[in-house]
Amino acid sequence: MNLHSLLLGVVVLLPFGFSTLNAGEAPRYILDTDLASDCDDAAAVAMANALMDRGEVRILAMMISTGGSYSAPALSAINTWYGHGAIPIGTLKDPTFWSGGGSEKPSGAYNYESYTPILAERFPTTLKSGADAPDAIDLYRQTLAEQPDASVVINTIGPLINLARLMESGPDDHSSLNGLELIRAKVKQLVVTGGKNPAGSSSNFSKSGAGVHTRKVLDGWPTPIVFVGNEVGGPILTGWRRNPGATEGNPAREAYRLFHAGDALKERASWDQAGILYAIRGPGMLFELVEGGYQKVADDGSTTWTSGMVSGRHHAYVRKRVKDEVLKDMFEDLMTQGRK
Ligand SMILES: [Ca+2]
Repeated sequence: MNLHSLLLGVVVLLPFGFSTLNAGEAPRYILDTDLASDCDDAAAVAMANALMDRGEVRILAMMISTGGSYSAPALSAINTWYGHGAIPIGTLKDPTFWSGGGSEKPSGAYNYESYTPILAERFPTTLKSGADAPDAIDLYRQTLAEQPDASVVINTIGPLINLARLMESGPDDHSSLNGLELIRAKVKQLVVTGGKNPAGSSSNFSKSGAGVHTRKVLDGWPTPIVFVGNEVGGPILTGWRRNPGATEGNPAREAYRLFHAGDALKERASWDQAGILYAIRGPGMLFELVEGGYQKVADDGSTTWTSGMVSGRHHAYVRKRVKDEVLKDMFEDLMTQGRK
């Protein structure tokens, strides 16, 4: 339970159903990550595991939204280090989307394998390859079908390709509902990390073929969406200086070292940590929601916050209420909390 909910003790429903608090019950949560193209995903996954250890979240599943075969086992390596190797992992089954690169060339915007092959090879995992993981769409449908109605928070910290495909999915053995019906029935809220507010773009929304998926989801997703734009976590540089004893051997910390060509303590922007914190804890005293408009999406995936309402679109975006130093402390404390 976060500070805000302690103060209020109730679920706060903002206009259009932006459910921000969970009144004593940890949110049922699915994380959708492009773990591979940057190292902030690794820290974000570490934070989600730490919040699970604190009893603040029920992680139902995690999904990979990139095409490389190393991302699923790298994700498993982090979860396994925390003792959470049983978290189901699904992956995008499109080897052409956001894949390629190599660990010999550590960082770079178009390197999708800068650290994942080494995490997959050197750490204990429950998966050896993305080929061993189910299709993310199948795992989404199975997981959602098993949950109570209007109970699930989905949080993307990468491109929206899995969600676009989920929207297009048809009935199957898991549910007689099609994708849109299943989402409408089971998802309470989608928290999207990406874009820039009030106008602009980001890798998640626009890079390398992502725009078509951004447009489909932002124009057609049937539940409230909260946007955590790049302006929230981008200016906050975080790293692994704190609690060195607790982070030794953490594959997420190793991801930073590999991404930064051997410098384990080099800091990186915290786009994805911001998304995780909002999705799991809600606004608390840290954030507020800007409402009364919607994201107008261009073909390239860039967005413009536009006043007024469009039927079927329930959008809001996050604005910070505290100094970046406060968020840096919270991100790093959770990233470096260590395992139970
Ligand atoms: Ca990411």
